[in-house]
Amino acid sequence: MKEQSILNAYELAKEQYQSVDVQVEDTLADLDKINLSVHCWQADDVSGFEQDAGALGGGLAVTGNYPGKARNIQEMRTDLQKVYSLVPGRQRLSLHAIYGEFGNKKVDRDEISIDHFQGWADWSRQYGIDLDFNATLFSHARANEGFTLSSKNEGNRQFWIEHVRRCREISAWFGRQQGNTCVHNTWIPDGMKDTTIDRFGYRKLLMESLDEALRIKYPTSEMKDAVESKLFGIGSESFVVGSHEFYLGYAISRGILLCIDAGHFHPTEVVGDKISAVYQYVDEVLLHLTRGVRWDSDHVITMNDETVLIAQELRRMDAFGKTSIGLDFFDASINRIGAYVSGIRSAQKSILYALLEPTDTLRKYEENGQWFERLALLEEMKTKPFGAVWDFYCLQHDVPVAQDYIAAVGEYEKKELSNRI
Ligand code: RNT
Ligand code: ZN
Repeated sequence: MKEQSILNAYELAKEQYQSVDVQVEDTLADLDKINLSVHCWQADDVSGFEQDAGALGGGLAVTGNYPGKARNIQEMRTDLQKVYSLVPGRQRLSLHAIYGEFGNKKVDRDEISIDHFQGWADWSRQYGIDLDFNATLFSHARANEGFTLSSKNEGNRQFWIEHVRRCREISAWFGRQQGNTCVHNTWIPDGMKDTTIDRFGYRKLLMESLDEALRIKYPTSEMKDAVESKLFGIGSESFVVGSHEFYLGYAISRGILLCIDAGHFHPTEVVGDKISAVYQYVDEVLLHLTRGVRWDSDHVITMNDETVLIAQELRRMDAFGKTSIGLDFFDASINRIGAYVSGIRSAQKSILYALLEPTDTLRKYEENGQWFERLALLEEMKTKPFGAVWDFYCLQHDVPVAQDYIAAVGEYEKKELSNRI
């Protein structure tokens, strides 16, 4: 697209938004301050770099075998840098514990330490990409029976407690190095395929294990804990220990973050509606933006009603400042870099769309009982020249405008990904 056309369209768009009292320039400055925590695991189908890495476990599934998957840390870093260069703004990186630099040694999960993440800390400093972290409690022999922190096998339970302890230590270290908080998220696959008798017992064990793993307190300027619930997984259809109620109670009572994954609820539940409910009780939330499709909770994000509503709710509650926005999707059936870029840009578009809302006017209509006016203005906003603002934002940030990133991904595939066979 010609630069002049983008600029012309933007000037006209500004006027249109101005007519409903929305200041586009302020909005774009606000968008700059929202940093997404990009998950590292779309680059390699959640494989990780452990020496004896086995099959993906924990009921997670990545389908497809598109060529070009990152096979080592160097390739992953090259891919991630490409991804960051194709999206506007400054984003973070969310690492999983299995992505350490373990060399040729077998380093078990209860042995990992900051040494294995020095390379990531250096990379993070070099490129100005701040880090978040995740314990990995799946894809491991000690998780094969379906239980980790809630295991009735005391050896396994202690093993996983030690793992989470170490991951929190690494997180705090990242936070100190980068000078801002590293969010550490814990998700466990624990559950059962069929009718479970001792639901109470498993949940009590999970509570006790978390308390042990979280015993050491770190300054919030270094790290914060989040816990992530799920409705079901493959192999845990009947019972999931870490359910929404469990973690909601845990996060409130322990003063930690609740992680809400957009794909972890019944399909008719609206995640955008939950945020204002949980914010009555928890101080901070971590989101996992994703797109649920039937049984899968991890399709590439699109600018759909669900993602837009989540963004609108954050805007309406003025909660962007206290909400960490992580992404969590994995698709191996398409170009993985393309999946990243398209998903990240759709999350950003949803946020921009929400920021361009004349919220004060809508709220006034609502309070005055002018519900027709509320409905009509919401509908009108859908056909305002939102795309012209987005295109300008990309131009301003020197990244491909509109569909131009499709060709950029294609070039990278030819130049880099196609050599990986
Ligand atoms: C699994 C959870 C979890 C994982 C990542 C890999 O259902 O969503 O967040 O996707 O930790
Ligand atoms: Zn998730």
